[in-house]
Order: sequence, then structure tokens, then C-alpha cells
Amino acid sequence: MTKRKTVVLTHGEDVDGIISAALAKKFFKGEIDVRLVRHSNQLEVFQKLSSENLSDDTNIYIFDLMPKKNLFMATDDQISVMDSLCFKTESVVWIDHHDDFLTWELEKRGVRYIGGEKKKECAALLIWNELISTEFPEEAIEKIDGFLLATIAQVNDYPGEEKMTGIIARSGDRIQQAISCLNYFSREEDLQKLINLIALGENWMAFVNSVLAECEWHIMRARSYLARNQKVLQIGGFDFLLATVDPILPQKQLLRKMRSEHAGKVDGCVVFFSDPANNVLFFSDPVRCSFSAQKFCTYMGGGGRDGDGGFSAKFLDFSDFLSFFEQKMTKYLNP
Ligand SMILES: [Mn+2]
Repeated sequence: MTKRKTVVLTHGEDVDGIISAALAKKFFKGEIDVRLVRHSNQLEVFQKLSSENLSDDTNIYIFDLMPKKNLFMATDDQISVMDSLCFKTESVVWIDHHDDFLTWELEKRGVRYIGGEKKKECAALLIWNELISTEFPEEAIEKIDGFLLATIAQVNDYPGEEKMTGIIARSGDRIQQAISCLNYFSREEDLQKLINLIALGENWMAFVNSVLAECEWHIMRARSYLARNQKVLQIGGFDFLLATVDPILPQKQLLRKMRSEHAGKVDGCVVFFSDPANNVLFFSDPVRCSFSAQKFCTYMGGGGRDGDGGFSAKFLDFSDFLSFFEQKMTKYLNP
């Protein structure tokens, strides 16, 4: 008989996803197999798992991932990926805090869903509060450092929600920069190593620092590139700040920073993250609230929420991006 196994699918691009996996390794019993998911490959990772030979007592946990529609779509000759996964094993738990409009699709298939947007708790904190401290209360006391880890993830995901000293936020930022570097250079083994070190409670910040030291030149170059490649474009009475960014710089944090620096001065920030990300993130201005970036991104084939959005695109350089945006926006404003 094979040993009871746990497979964790987690968001491999940010602090919450990595810490969630580390908490699973720290507290769950038996062998833990961690699969890292990027924004771009959610369906592929799920498909691969559902095509494997899983014993019916395999536990599957999904952390910090927003369920995408295509997981539930059947084709002519195949049932949907979620159907095939739930057919193979009875124990699927999904813990997330993004949009929860597809949770009925999960519940219909017997998946246990924990979370939701309104709670404003990141995945790691949900794992701590609703799995670890209820199901393993003794271990939770013994390994109370797990709560600090969950708090680092929480402050990283909801910087405005916590009245925390800057140290927690800054340590999260440093972990995030290391995670972005490892993803940028496709260093999957080192991401797994980071998860293991955090789970073991070993000196993982030393590993984070060594990654940052190795990548320092690339980070500096990306920052100077950003400083040289930003411009305010005036189109149809709106001011848009456009920039091109090398995605070795953490995307969420960078946009938060740009938005707060330019708040009230423009109608939105539009950032193109170049290879290998190739996506555009567009945030509406929180002070002027004059332009819905979300609607424009939907028009561009992408999507968004709360007025902000994004879409996939690829450009040769900054001027290519500028002329593309100017043309599309002009057309959008004058249909
Ligand atoms: Mn998260």
C-alpha cells in the first residue's frame, strides 16, 4: 500500500503562496508534495496533476489561487479538470481570499472551500486560523513561529489593514523580492528550498539575503530602466502615467508604490511588465477616481476588479508600448 500523500498546489509568485506551502510542510503529517503555480500556468499544473496516478486517499490542498473558469469547462471528449481531480480523490480543500464568485463550482464537486474576499485574511492566515489552530492546537502552541509567518504574509497582502511596525512589512518585502528573482530566473528548485527552510524554521532569511545579493545588479538595472522609461501621456483629457518594468521587480508592490507617489496627479498608472511576464497592469487613480481601468482592460481582452485591471500583451520597447496604448485608448474613448 502506498503511503498517504498530500499534494499542495500553491501560488509560487508571492509571499502568501510560499508561506502557505511552508505552513503545510510545518504542520501537516506525511509526505508533502508542493507544486508551484504561476498566473500564466494554472490550468497546466492542474491538468498535469489530474493526469497522474493518484491513490484515492491522496489529500489535495490548493492555496492562494483564484479558481479560473477554464478549470470547470468540459470539452467534447473530456470532462473538466476539476471533475477529473475530484473523481480521483475525495479530499480536496481550497483556501483562498480572492474573488469567490466560482465557489459554487467547487462546492458542487464536494470541495471544501475556506476563505472569501470579504474576510480580508490572506491564505496563510486562513490556514493558521482555520486549519492549524483548530486541528492541531497543541502543535500550534509548540510552533508559534508559524503565526509570525502568517502575519508576514497578511501584512504583505493587506498593507493597509494591519497596524504593524515596519519591520514585518519590510521582511515581507525582502522575501517578495527574492521570490520575484527566483521566478524571473526560473529557479524552481531554489523556491522549493526556500519553502523547506521556512518550514524547518532554519535561518531562511540568510538564504533570502544571498539570493538578493546574487541578483543585486539585475535589480539595480531594472530600477534604473524604470526611472528612464516612464512618461505621462495626455489622451482625451485624461493623464496616464505609463512605464515599462522588468518583472524582476515585484509587480504588486511596484504598482502600489507608483500609485501612492502619483495619487491625485494622474488618472491612472499603466505598467507594462516585459519578458517573461508580458502583461500590462492598469490601476485607476484612488484620488481622482475619474477613469475605470477595469473597463478598459476588459475592452482589451483582460479583466480586473475594484476599478483596476490587467491584460496580456507584448511590446518591443517603451516607445512601442506608448504608441500602442495611445492608439488603443484613442479608439476606446472615441468609438
Ligand atoms: Mn494571497
